[in-house]
Amino acid sequence: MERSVEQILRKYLIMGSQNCVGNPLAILEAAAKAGITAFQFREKGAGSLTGNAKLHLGKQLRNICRVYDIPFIVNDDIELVDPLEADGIHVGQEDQSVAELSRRYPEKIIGLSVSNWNEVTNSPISLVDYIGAGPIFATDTKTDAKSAVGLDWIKALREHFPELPIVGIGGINPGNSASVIQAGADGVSFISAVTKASDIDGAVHAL
Ligand code: TZP
Ligand code: MG
Repeated sequence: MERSVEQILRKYLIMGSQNCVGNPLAILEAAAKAGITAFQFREKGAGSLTGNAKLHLGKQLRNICRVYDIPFIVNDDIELVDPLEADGIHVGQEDQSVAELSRRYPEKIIGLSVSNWNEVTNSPISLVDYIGAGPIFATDTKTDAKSAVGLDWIKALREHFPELPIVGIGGINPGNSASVIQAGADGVSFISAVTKASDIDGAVHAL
């Protein structure tokens, strides 16, 4: 049966090699076995790979997603969409325009990050398949992240867009994940809750 975007968003792991102390392939495989519902390749920031090394890692991660039947979404890097045969692309406010992406990739999942009403008002929300809302809680993972917006941001978006698939991001862990869903999100996305977990299986189950 075809999965809905809401189902895909439920447990959405985001990761690049810069987020991993151990082997990214082993981390993704453990998370896949444990039941993540989507994966975003976000190879970006201090310590990240570039060029061929980035492409090579992306291909290996992509293959794991195929084996476990998990949608593979690339962050920002539009030039990786075709070589990695991505199922979708996630962009921020300063990235590739959503209008352009949806023209070029009408069949792919398109996600957009929104942190405040100004960004919502200036975005073609009707062209995206989901929005990433956050940072909900404080995070050390993204050094240039905006300040935490809290659960009220999810509640406000849900009130305004009753049907739009929404995933929370930023500082989400097994202890606060339920509150994000409770506030109206369809799912949670997370980096360190899995990449820094001593027990990945336990973390994914609890998220
Ligand atoms: N965008 C907003 S917060 C964030 C991104 C990519 C980082 C989320 O990482 P963590 O470790 O789940 O807080
Ligand atoms: Mg971006």
